[in-house]
Amino acid sequence: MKILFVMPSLDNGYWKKLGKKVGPKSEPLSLLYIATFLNQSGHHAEVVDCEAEGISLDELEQKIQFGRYDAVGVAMLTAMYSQSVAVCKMVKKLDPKIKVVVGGSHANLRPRETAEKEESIDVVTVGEAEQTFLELLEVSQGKKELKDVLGIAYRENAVVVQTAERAKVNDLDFFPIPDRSLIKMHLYRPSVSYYRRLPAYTMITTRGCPYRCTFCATAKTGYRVHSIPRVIEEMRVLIEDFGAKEILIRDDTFTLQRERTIKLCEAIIAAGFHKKITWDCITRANLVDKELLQKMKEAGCWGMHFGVEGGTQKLIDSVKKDTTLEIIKNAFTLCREIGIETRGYFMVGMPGSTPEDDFATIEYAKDIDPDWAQFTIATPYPGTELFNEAEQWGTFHTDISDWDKYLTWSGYGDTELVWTAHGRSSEDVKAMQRKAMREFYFRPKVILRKVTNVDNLPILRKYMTGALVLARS
Ligand code: B12
Ligand code: SF4
Repeated sequence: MKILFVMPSLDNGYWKKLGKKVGPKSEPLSLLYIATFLNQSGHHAEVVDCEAEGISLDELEQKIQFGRYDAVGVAMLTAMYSQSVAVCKMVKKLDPKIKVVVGGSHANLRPRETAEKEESIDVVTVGEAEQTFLELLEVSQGKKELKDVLGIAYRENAVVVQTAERAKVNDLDFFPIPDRSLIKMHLYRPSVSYYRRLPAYTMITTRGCPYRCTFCATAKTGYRVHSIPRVIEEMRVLIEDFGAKEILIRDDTFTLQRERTIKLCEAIIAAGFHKKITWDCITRANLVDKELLQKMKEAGCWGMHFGVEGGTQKLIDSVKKDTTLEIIKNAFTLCREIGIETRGYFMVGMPGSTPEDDFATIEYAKDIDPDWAQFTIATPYPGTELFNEAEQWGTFHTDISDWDKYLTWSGYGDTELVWTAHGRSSEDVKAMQRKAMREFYFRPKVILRKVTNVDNLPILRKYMTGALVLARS
């Protein structure tokens, strides 16, 4: 059967406001995983990325009209809800016979509501959708009944049916390497401060995270890994077939299994990739130590991203981060000693926070002094513990299900915040985000460090763009 997977435009105003030059264009790995799996099972799946390819809804309509697809799969993160629904409506209006399926973080977290509200959607998938989508195609071919497909929600006679959860696939290697020839790879580049060299492409080596942070959409999801030979093979594809000079490893907690990480680094060195690429990864501060970081650096790791969240123990505990300020500081110090750049993720307006707490977060950020700091606005995303307890910790200012407003960079936009902690106003928290970014970056020490770090023209250009964006804000 012929299927088109669509990544709708991510543009909900924020990047437009900051300037397209700094925004990320990141390969739609989730869609590639499913499309590749279907193609290997004898179907014909294509992927279109409206954001990266700059495709409007009208142009997408034309593509679907001429493409004669049997099914269209549409990605749905919370903050792209309206864009996803607009695509679904367009497809159904064009040809009601085309099966419309949505999936992704928001669909996983609000399946019943999504199936109930949006008549243009035939099926909502819940969880990993490779096998689920294959079975949905079998339903279309008359080989299976919808009610027997695990991990979906759909309407039947105006009543929403949700089938039992689909068990997660333990051996991640069961899923083939995402076929990147399905997308226009030359269009992808990370946000300005997220790379050292281009082309820089994304991959994942694990799925899930066992930790319990209350604000996180992937908290307490089973942790599974790709085998080391498989990771090496995918890196080889990125290097040899697509000319990658850098790889962004976007696992939630890359170093969770210390021994695996060391073995992977050794395999990268044995393959000689440490001489061909640099790479970065995301992990937790309590999951690194000196020996591990040294091995990672040797294998080409140039950057580590750590979620810090808040600058007082009270704030960190309020979101169940399960670590301490000392452990976090130690991780940043070790990285600097070893020569790995760091990025700290902080939040303002956290549950239980006062403006003074946010000032303390800004001071703590300056104290641990990552090379890059990101201050987002604490937002209770659906499906998270924080969302379930949001009214205990604060107040919603918009309709709770106005999903497009669930943005974490609203300090730079015109919209009111969807939620603020008790005692905080939208304006106060938005101003705090801008203050935090300015105070962190416009310090002589930081400017000097950035300037002395410049070893080529593109890096200088990207720093200048970032500085202009901050100054304009
Ligand atoms: C890379 C990434 C991005 C990239 C690219 C996204 C892209 N083009 O795919 C960029 C940088 C653009 C991005 C942006 C944002 N992101 Co993001 N991102 C990720 C990240 C790290 C990896 C996603 C990934 O590829 N996973 C690997 C694949 C294999 O897993 P998967 O996505 O779950 O896909 C499986 C299923 O969900 C399902 N599925 C997924 N999509 C679809 C589509 C269809 C049609 C079907 C049937 C099934 C299906 O099947 C897939 C295969 O099994 C995740 C964290 C994570 N661990 O997933 C966060 C994550 C998805 N992002 C998140 C957030 C909050 C954001 C931002 C709001 C951040 C911000 N501050 O602005 C923006 C949203 C932009 C917008 N307007 O919507 C949240 C989502 C929360 C939510 N409820 O939506 C996550 C889960 C992080 C977290 N832990 O909270 N993100
Ligand atoms: S924030 Fe990071 S450590 Fe916490 S649950 Fe999410 S992915 Fe895991």
